[in-house]
Amino acid sequence: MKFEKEISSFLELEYGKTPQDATPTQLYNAVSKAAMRFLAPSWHKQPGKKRACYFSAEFLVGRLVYSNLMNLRLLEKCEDYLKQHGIDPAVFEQIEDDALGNGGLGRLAACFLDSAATHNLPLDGYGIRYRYGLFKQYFKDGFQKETADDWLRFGDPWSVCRPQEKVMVEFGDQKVWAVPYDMPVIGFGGKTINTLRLWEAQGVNEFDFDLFNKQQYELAVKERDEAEWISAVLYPNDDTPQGKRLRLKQQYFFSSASLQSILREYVARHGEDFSFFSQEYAIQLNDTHPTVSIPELLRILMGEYHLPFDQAFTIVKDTFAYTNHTIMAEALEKWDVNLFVSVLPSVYPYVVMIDDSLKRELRSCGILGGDQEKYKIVCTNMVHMARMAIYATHSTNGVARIHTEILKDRVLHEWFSLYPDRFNNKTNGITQRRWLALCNRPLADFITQKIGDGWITDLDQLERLRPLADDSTVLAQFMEIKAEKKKELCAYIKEQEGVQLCADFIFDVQIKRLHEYKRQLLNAFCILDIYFGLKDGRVKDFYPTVFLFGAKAAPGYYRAKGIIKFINEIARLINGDPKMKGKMQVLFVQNYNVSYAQKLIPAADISEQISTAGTEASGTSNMKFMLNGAVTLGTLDGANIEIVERAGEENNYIFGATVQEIEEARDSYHPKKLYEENPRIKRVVDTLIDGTFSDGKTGMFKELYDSLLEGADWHKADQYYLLLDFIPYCEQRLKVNRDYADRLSFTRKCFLNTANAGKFSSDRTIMEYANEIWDIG
Ligand code: B1H
Repeated sequence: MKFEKEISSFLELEYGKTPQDATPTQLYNAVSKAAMRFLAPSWHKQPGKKRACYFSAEFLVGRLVYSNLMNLRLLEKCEDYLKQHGIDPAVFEQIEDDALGNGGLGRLAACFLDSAATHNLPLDGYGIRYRYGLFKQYFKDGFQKETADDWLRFGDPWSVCRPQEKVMVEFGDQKVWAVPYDMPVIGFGGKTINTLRLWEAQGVNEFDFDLFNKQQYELAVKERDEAEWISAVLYPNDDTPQGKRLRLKQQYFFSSASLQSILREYVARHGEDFSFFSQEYAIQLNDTHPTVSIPELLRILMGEYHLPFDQAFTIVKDTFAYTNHTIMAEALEKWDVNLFVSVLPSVYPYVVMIDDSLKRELRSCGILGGDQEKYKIVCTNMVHMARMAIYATHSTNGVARIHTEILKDRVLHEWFSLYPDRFNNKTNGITQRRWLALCNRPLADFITQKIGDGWITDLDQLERLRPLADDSTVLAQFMEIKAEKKKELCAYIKEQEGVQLCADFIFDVQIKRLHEYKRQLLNAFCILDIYFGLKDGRVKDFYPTVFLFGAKAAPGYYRAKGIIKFINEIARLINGDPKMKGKMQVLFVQNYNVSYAQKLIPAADISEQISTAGTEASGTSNMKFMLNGAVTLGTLDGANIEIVERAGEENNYIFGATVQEIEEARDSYHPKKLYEENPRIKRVVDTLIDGTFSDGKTGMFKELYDSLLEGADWHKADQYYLLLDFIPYCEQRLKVNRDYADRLSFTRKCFLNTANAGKFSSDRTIMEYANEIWDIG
């Protein structure tokens, strides 16, 4: 049946509706289901080919309907269909994102799936089907509030439940079913369709009839409720894992279920001869969250199939590879041994076996006694997951060049000395399908007009734009597209936030999770400094600017919430000051997510990437901004380094201490001295305590003030060097502002960022994984 017919017939059958009187949710389900029918014949695994499996606690896929239709080449058909029935094709913007991830790590997983399917690489994702994704955020009196993300209320037409493929997962105190929901991962052009398999936890018995008959209703459903808890909510901490029992259960739940389903497939082909296993499967561990898969595979091979340790461990090592995403000490996962044993009593012995094997290997390398401490997997009553992930795999990679170097030189230096060949870099990337073709159609069309549409699957072709960088008509068109996207964003923000922004201002944007190391507070201080400078005449000829923020703070991250409140207070002061009219506006948008990013990024002139050098492993929004023609105002951190290496330092704005300079400053750093000696620093920092702003008597602002000048029990003063980088940042920001006034030469910089963004396609990244780690190229 024709796609359009399929939509109408679904509406009629399921809802008894015509397109005109269907609700957006009904239309969404009908369109999606029609597309599912359309793709079904191509959704199968190519036999006899090695497959890679991406194990990840998070897949931040965002809104699927438009991207899936685009990749199936059905988007225009769908839009025509809607228009014919008098419906705005933007109707699906009411459908919320699938937000089954926190930030960069989960979004990277989603980009990888898109890239692999597009390039016909057999890569499947395995994770958790959280009942509630990342919380929704709104502001009340400038404070962040959270509500549950009930994403399934729109239905889930892109998943197929496969109850016949459920598996049992056993904990020390509980047994549950893991039921798979498969989502098609549609490559561009629709030829290859891979699978994202997400597991839902269900009770083994619906309810206990005996208890029910004894009228003990609550007890009767207790077992089921406790099972469902496991896949109920995504932990909302980006970068700081919580050592909680339920979190460990989640990790084991999807690790064990995924391995069981892979082994079931394998055994159906080869019986119990596991000698081909690592030739047929590669498993990538997305950070340490799925690392319990390592002892679990060992347990299955040894405990259930009776392989000897050495043979089983070789299979494990050859199969698994590990990606590290952060060097922040607090993010390196450790589990209390007692907790681990009580949740996973049958897995723990295999952790000990791995640790014993490690000790034998250390001994054979001449590492003895106390020198073994820093390697031990079980150490001071903790299970160190990163150590296990490095020791029991054949590959450990970082996510940007500098990040990998820091891992090798510092954080994991002892491991690098032992296994130098295991370490490798895979600089992150982003999919240009979502982050250009879909989110910025005017720019996509413009590029296609100039160089053809090959860039959609081969982003290096953007290089062919370079010769056009000196053509002023081309630049004028480029500028016009940015202006158009700014207007669109203003209309959207007016609707969402009730704030009217000026579309002809500079758009300066910082969007990412809220974290001290990302330094949104530094951005805020700098805005205040410009504000004061404008008021006292120190800052002249300032090109009017909109300063935009978008960020969620982990609900338990008190300081991050204080920073949100502070920025909202700054926005209130500045936006309410009549003298600032026509000069600057500040806005913190609510509920920043993937779909919001798709609107903000194409409208940005300036991409704020200002983390303390050495703290942001890579960053990926930096790449999205670059691709959409914004200049980077940033530090030499993460992938920023590779971005300016490609696009040219002269086309970007780099400032601040380098990793080495931070290192050298560390011991003698005295933020209070900077504060006392520099009146500009003092003035902005003092706004935290001098009554300029109110934190509603929470003490939040005073706590921020102390964190900068006094430190706390667990860290020294200003641990992220805001005051060190403050003046260089302000100066560079004013320089971008001055440069912007020369519209043509500034647009040239933006244009050259787009033209040089080829390297940052996740197509490149995924091919490196495929060739250099998985051997599926
Ligand atoms: C990144 C995380 C992360 N690094 C723990 N680490 C989490 C750690 O729920 N948890 O416990 C969740 C997330 N996320 C990010 O990964 C880095 O900060 C970015 O710099 C990087 O671009 C991204 C993808 O590699």
